[in-house]
Amino acid sequence: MKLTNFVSADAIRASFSSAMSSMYRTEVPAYGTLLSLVAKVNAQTLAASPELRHRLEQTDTLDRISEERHGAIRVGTAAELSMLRRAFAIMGMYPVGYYDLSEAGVPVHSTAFRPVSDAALKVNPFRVFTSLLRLDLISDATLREEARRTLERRQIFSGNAISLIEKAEADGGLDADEATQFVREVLETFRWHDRASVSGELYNRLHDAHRLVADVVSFKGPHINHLTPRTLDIDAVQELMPAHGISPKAVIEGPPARACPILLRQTSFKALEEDVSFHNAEGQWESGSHTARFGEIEHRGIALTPKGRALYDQLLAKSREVVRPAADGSNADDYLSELARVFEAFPDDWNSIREQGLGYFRYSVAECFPQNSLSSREASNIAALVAMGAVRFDPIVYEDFLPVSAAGIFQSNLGDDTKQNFTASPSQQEFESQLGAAVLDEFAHYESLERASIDACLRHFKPVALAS
Ligand code: OOG
Ligand code: NI
Repeated sequence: MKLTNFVSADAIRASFSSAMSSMYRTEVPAYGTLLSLVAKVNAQTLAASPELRHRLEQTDTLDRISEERHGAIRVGTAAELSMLRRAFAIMGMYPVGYYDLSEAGVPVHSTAFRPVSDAALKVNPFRVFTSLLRLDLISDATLREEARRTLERRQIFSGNAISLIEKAEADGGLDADEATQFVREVLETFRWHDRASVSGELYNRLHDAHRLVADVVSFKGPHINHLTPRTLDIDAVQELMPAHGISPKAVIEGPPARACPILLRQTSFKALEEDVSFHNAEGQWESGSHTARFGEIEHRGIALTPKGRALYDQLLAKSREVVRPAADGSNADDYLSELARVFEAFPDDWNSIREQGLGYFRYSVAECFPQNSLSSREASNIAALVAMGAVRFDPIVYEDFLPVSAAGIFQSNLGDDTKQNFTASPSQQEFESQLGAAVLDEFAHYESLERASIDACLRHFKPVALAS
């Protein structure tokens, strides 16, 4: 019998994420600058707060705290999307969530490929926000057809990448050599190509339809458009960016700064204008430019229940009715103070968030609690166990994305004057059929994590509950 030594999906993902990081740092030096700034601010934040350091030592891998958490790409066809799904599955990344961005003026819909279990997230949290262009939202039929044909002609995966994907699926894994080749080959799909695959004339027409359409259709592949490390102090990094020669977007997306962080806050430096070339009718290369690639940072808080999320959405919409953040930053202070004011309505202590059913928590048995002080009724009731101090609760971190924030990130990196309106047209079923799989429902997932932690606590106290 042949003994196979498969490399774990988590290890393949970790090596892919690190290969992607070094490729992107070489391709976009400003991203390297952002990474150093993040590492510096994270180190300062930890030095200033021994309590935070201690907490992170318990729950995270401190020496990898400044590593990438996510990246993003945009693809053009269903075939590209479904092959990506197969490639990501080999790295233990599965589609979670459906995001309709058309509502926010961006002609794509998206999912995030990510590790799902706690153990996998801990080994390496890397995820890829992946968007599929909605050609149906381009109104000019001739242009739509040209875009479709251009996309149809390209092959974004190398022959070797496809063979390795097929081999991994057939065998159930990859050995060390194959895994190394797989990472190298799949990385090629994400590489930047400064020679466009369309003429300057077609590029301009695609660009006039929407800058994102030009970005997806005009190149050989879906270049990685940003990577995102985690910061322990997003406000500090936003503030320090200009002094390091990088220009931040106008405002941090998401909720305001709070004592109990919720969901996700993120910001980016604005996409750089880069030299590219287009071929002309005579078959010569002409120089031009394209703006797409940037660097982002994120700070995550607790995952909210549908009730908590509805409150978040409502408060965000309310603050934006009063002040809509302008792309040039001219009303950033007004927006931020309005946001902070409106969000006072969202409870800012963990127990209220829990008692009001706004967030998901992980329950665990408190150390050193004298079990014999519990009655059998208390021992079988999670609320009573919490009230007695026999069970503790910690927020479950939100590992997904936010459509309004994502739209803000897209917009500020597509050039600031390009607010366009599309009719909101969520189309999850169509997306899933293009993907070739259903996406995981994020709320159901967080709820099952919370439920499992409660069940484990109740099992622990079952002997007490059954006694007497
Ligand atoms: C993706 C933008 C969304 C995020 O962090 O919300 C995103 C893109 O620009 O392709 O990455
Ligand atoms: Ni992002």
